[in-house]
Amino acid sequence: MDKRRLFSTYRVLIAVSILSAILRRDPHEMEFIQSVQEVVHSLEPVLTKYPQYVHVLERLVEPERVVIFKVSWVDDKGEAHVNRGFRVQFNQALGPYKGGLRFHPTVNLSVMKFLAFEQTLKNSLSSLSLGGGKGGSDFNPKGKSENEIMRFCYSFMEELYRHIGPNQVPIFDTPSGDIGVGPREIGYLFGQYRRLTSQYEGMLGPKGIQWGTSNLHPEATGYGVVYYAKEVLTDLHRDLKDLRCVVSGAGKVALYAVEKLISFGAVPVTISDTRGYLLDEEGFDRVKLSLIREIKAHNKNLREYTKSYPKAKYLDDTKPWAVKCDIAFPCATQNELNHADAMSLINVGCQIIIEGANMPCTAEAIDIFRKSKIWFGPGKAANAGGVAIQGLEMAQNSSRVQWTAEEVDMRLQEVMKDIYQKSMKAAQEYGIGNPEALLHGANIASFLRVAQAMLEQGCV
Ligand code: NDP
Ligand code: 2IT
Repeated sequence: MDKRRLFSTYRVLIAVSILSAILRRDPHEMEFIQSVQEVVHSLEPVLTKYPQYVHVLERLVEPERVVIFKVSWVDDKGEAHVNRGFRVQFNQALGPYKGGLRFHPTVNLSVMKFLAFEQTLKNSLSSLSLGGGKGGSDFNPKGKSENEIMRFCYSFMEELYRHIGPNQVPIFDTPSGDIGVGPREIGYLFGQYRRLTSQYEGMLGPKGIQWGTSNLHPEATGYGVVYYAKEVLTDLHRDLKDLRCVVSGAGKVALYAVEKLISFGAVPVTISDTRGYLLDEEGFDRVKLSLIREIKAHNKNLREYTKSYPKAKYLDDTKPWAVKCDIAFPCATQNELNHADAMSLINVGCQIIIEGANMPCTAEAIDIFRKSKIWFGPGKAANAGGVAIQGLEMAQNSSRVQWTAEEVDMRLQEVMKDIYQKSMKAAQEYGIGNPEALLHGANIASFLRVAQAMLEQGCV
C-alpha cells in the first residue's frame, strides 16, 4: 500500500473509532453525533499529522458535567406543569463555561450537547478565554402570559443558580440568549438569581441596556453573520451591494442580519418562521423591517405583511430555499436545510451559504454544496459575533466601563475578520482549498486551541 493510501486508511480508522465510541455510549443523540461527525471529518488531516491529538479528541467529545433538573410552575389558571431543565458544562479548558439558554419544546439532551460542543469550538475560534456550555428547557414560551413566563424563569433559576456563579465550582457560567430566550427571559432569570444569591456579577447576559449590558449586544450575532459574509465576498472580489439574499428565520439572528444586509445595499427578499415564509421580490427596507418586527412582536402571521405590500407573497408550510438568490443565510434552527433544499438552492443559482443558526444544514446538504463548489461558511464561525460581544461585555462589566455602540461595532468587525482569516490560514496549512476551506479551517483552528490547552492541563 502506498503512503498516501495508508494515511487515508489511518484517518478513516481514527474517525470510525471515535464515532463508534459515541454511538455505543449515546446511540440516540442524533444531533450530537451529527455535530461531532462533521468536526471529526475536518480533523482527519490533523490527527494523521499529530496522533497525540486523537486521545484529546476522545476526551473533548465527552461533556465535563451535565445537570438535568425538574422545573415545576403554575399557570394563570392555577394548574401545575412540569418541564425539564438542562445545563451542559461541556469544556472549561479555555475559561469559564459560556453559552446561551434555549427554551423550545424540541430541547433534549442531544440538542443541548450538540449546542454545547459547537459553543466550545466557537468560543475557541473567537479567541476569547471562554469555555463552552449550553442550557435550556423543553418549555414553550409561545402563547404564555408574561406572568407565566416569569414564574417559569423563576422556577428554572431556582435550580440553575446552584450550578452557576462566582463562588461555585465551576467558577463562572454565564448563560445568555438563544431560541425562545431574549432580554425579557434573561431579565427574569437574572432577577431571581440575584435574589437567591445576593450576587450581582455572577452571571452576565444580554440584560436590559440600562443595567449593564454591552451596547450592540442584541444585534451582534446577526450583524456579525453579515460581516463574515462580507469577508468571503471580499476574497471573491465581490461586494454585497445588490446581491439577492434569502434569509430564513424571523427571530433575533435573522432580523438583525436582514437589517445589516439592508445597510450594505444588499437585497434580502425572504424571511421565514415556523408557519411559512414571506417573499418580497423588491427586497426589504428599513420601513418594511419595522413592520415585520411589529408583526412578530405580536406573534401574528407574516401574511399580515402582504396587507401593506400586496406584491409580496406569503407561503404557508414552505421553506424559502427555492427562491432565486446569490447568497442564502439559514438563521432559524438546526437541520432546517436538507439535501433537497440544497439541490433547490443550487438550481436557483445560489453561490454562497452562510450559516446564521447553529448547524442549520444537514450533513447531506453540506455534501451537495461541496460537490457543487458552493462556498460554505459554518455557523461556529459565522454566528460567533454574539458570544464575542458577550466576551467583550464581561471585560467591560468587570472594569465598569461601557463602550459606545460604534466602538463595539468596530470590534465586532475585527473579530469577524479575524475568525475568517484564522479559518483560511488553518485550511491552507493542511492543504485544504476553497470552497471547503471555511468549514474545515474553522473546525481545525478551533479544535487546535482547545486541544493544546487540554494537553497542557494533563489528562482532563
Ligand atoms: P429566536 O427564537 O429569536 O428566533 C428563531 C426563529 O426561527 C423564529 O422566527 C422561529 O419561528 C424560527 N424557527 C425556529 N424553529 C423553526 C423550525 N423548526 N422551522 C422553521 N422556523 C423555525 O432565536 P435566535 O434568532 O436567537 O436563534 C436562531 C438560531 O441562531 C439558533 O440556531 C441559535 O442557536 C442560533 N444562534 C443564536 C445566537 C443568539 O445570539 N441569539 C447566537 C448564535 C447562534 P417562530 O417565530 O414561528 O417561532
Ligand atoms: O449559539 C450561540 O453562540 C448563542 N446562542 C449565544 C451564546 C452567548 O453566550 O451569547
